Amino acid sequence: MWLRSGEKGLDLSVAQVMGILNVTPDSFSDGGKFKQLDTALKRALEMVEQGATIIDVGGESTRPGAPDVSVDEELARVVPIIEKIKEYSDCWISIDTSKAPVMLASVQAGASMINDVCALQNAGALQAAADANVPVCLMHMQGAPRTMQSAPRYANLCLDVKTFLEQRVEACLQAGIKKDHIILDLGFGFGKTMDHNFALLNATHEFVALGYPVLTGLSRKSMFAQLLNRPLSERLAASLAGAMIAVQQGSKIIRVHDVSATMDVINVLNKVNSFNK
Ligand code: 7PM
Repeated sequence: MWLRSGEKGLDLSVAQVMGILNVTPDSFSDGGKFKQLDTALKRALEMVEQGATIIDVGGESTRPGAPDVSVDEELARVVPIIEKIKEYSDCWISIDTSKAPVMLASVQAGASMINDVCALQNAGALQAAADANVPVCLMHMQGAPRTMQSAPRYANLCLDVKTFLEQRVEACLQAGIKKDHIILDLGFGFGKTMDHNFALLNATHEFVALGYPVLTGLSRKSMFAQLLNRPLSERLAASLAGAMIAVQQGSKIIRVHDVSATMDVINVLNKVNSFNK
């Protein structure tokens, strides 16, 4: 199974690692525009060196309560780093945005895929993704970032998430997005209690069975803090356990901060699985 974007293919017969690259001002201590670009580039190349085949560039914080970012501001953050990474690496670049103009400009600048936590529900996003003609990740979120974590409820967790994703797939196909460009994501932490998150992780195989590649984003998330009482800096082991479960259930793209350690998990699993005839 391959994911294709223009001339470039990604081999999904094995799980791939997507490295997270935040280019929001709070993610870099100031030091001027050039310094920030250089720091981000070094981080991206380091993750590629460690085995990431996709770099997820995000200029709009999805953190609950984060300030809204204008299109111009987001473009100013993401386009220069996409161009810079392209100069030094042929890795896939994913653009983490919900804004149609940012999707289009980023793909023009060299991004190979779109990662939209709003699943292309914002104005113009479906059309932009269809026009861009690259793979798109559709993520489930209940509510909006600002309010999603206040007492999320589901009538039937897995069915609700599945129904939402199937409806977004339908909207994508209607808009002219190719079936083999669609990636699904359960949206861990987005309008879900700790138990919702762990129950969904346990049901990953049901989403894999829908027939689209599944992307999993668990890295350092608060579901582990709630379970284990760990600060951000001490969630690696739990994140790796989560990555292992997701990959064992058939998830093909793992979105993480800690690329090297996650590659170890995937390589161990691949070695073990190589003995299955
Ligand atoms: C605060 C809250 C800061 C949440 C950062 C986050 C995903 C994503 C994010 C995911 C896809 C984080 C999240 N999470 N995109 N973007 N899937 N496709 O922890 O799970 O990285 S932002």
